[in-house]
Amino acid sequence: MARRRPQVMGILNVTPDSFSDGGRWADVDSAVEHGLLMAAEGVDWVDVGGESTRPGAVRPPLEEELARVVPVVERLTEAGVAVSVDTMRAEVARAAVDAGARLVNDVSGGLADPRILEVVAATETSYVAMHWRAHSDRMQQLASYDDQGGVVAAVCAELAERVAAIRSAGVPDDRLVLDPGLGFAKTAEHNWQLLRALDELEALGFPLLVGASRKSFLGSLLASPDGTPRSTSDREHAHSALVALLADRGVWGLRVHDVRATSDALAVWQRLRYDLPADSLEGHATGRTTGQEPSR
Ligand code: PMM
Repeated sequence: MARRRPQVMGILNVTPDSFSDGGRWADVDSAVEHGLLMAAEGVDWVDVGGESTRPGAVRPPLEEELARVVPVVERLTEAGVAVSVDTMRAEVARAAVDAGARLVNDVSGGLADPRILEVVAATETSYVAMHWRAHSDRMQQLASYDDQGGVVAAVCAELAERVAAIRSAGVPDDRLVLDPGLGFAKTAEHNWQLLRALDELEALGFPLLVGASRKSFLGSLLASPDGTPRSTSDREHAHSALVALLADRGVWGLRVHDVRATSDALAVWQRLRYDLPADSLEGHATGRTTGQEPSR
């Protein structure tokens, strides 16, 4: 087995309303500063997003999303940071790639705006296609998986349909990463079932990205005896355990809020698994973002 660590994708939500960091990096200067801090902490990609996808969120107008995302992508790219753009819109993907982004992270896998696939194909960027059923105002109504095989079979089948659409738009297989979409039209139980079934998702033939950081299934796991979920700011220890387990499982990437905590968990995993210090594995960030493509 190749000795490599997962790519760490640091979350930079330039939004007023994301579930755990909404409003914290809502202006260009503070967003850039936070992106640079994550780069210094060893992140491989900074994932810049201008639309909150929290359950119930209302979509920003296109112009608003462009104004949030593009200047931040531009300034981080100029500073040498590897940037991905978290968007469902073709226009935003195109503008972000023109500003220097090298990966398009589309939580809808091309369902929200199929023209995004043409942008990805034409610009030869890498592409993360996440499992998704509907926009945030409606997605939790669609969290039912009653057919045989339950959530795992349905997510695999629906992702396979996306792969077919992505291929026919001309995106080569070695640019594609799949993501089970934890929390998107999924209950906590669905998320755990998917995390237990990564083999089946991997059988689709693509590297996997997992975004579990601070999500509500960790809050409900750690709920107090009266049922109050653990707050978003206090889910990091549980997430670090998951980071080490997912690294051991060989996922391609982890989308995270706390880069330092993630790097620490990966250092423990590397030392134990390979008897190697933190800085010696392929993929290790050396204070500069590595931004490794899925094909590598
Ligand atoms: N989750 C969120 C946003 N973008 N992208 C991918 N590929 N996978 C995810 O799980 C994912 C995502 C929502 O979380 P946030 O509000 O913390 O960004």
